[in-house]
Amino acid sequence: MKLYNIILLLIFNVFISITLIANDYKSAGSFSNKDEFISYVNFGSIVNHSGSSKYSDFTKKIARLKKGQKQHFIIKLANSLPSNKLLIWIDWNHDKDFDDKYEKVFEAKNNNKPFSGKLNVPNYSLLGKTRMRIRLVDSNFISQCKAYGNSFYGEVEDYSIIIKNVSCTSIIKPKGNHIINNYFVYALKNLKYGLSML
Ligand SMILES: [Ca+2]
Ligand SMILES: [Ca+2]
Repeated sequence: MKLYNIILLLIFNVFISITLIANDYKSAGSFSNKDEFISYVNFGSIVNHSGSSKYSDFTKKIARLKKGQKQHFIIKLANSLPSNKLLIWIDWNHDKDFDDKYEKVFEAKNNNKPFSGKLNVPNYSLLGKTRMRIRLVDSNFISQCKAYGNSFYGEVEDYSIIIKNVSCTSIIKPKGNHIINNYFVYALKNLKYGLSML
């Protein structure tokens, strides 16, 4: 093979590698999964019992949410310790990271009860499928309480979320003509008014 072709092949391989890296989330996991781990996750339509693992790809399990929705969650641990901490991130802007403002949506230390609360789906979140990452760590290691990399103890589980817009399907018939500048103004159940061009 000519030197020119070899260089082209190398450039192509580098390009493919960079593309693959850019198209996936940075990895996370733990070095030891023998002790504490995430045993149960309930978030919307996700109901998942699981065992111990350093990292689990549960992205085929999907919660379907709407913008503005407040969704309750329950997460249980097994063999937990007082020093355990649970963190949750959601990639609201779908850019394959959890670094943007407000993408860390939950952080709490273990109090020997299931973790629970409500997560708000912000109106600025993008529509479609995105990633939720749940991480259990030992809070004694502060530098490991982040979305990426390996921790000494704990577990990481990734899930998917599909974000939809607020439904506007229930249109109420207008009582009279409401035509403003070539727009037909109609009443909606969830919103005050909608517009359509004549
Ligand atoms: Ca698990
Ligand atoms: Ca992001």
